[in-house]
Amino acid sequence: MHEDGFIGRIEWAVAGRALPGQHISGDRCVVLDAGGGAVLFAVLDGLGHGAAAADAADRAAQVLAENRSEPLDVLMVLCHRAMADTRGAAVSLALFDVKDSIRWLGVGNVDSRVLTASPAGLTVRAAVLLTGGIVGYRLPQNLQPQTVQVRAGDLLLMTTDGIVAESAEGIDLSRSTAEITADILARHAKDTDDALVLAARHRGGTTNGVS
Ligand SMILES: [Mn+2]
Repeated sequence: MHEDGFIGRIEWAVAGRALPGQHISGDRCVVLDAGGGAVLFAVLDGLGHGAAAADAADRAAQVLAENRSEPLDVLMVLCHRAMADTRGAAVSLALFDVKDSIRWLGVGNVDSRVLTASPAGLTVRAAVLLTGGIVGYRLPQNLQPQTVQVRAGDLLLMTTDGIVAESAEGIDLSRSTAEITADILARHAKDTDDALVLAARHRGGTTNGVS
């Protein structure tokens, strides 16, 4: 599964596939125009894999679409309630503000990080602080979204645990997010799980000048 697009000046792409031999992936992503130049990204990994995992992730995806302008901690609680009679999921939410920041919140094992170009090469600017738990089954008491500053061109990367923990090495920021996600999926997906990777970045102004 490959999808990509633009919302305003934010370029995004996702690549994913089911566990080899299976038809249905329990990994999902949600890309929503949150209004005011912001885009809400969510990556969900239904517990286990297959149809039951997909059912859990689908419930969360629907509730996010219906409540996209709510704060991230509220969205996490809504996902929790919507998945109460499912096996649950790991959920990472990232609200990409077109101006200069990403606000994010994660429960369970979906990794989110921001990569930036530096004189030393591509480095990790920030990684989401993941809280243990299973959304739909056991939600942590303290849900505290964090905000990271980003610059035009910085890459938001969100991966389920079916992707081998990715270092910044090997990612070429000059390529499109569609190429970057396809490449990560091809090179770093595990044979033992569903796998999904989402990438997004703010492409800056039309001239890449002062903004
Ligand atoms: Mn998984």
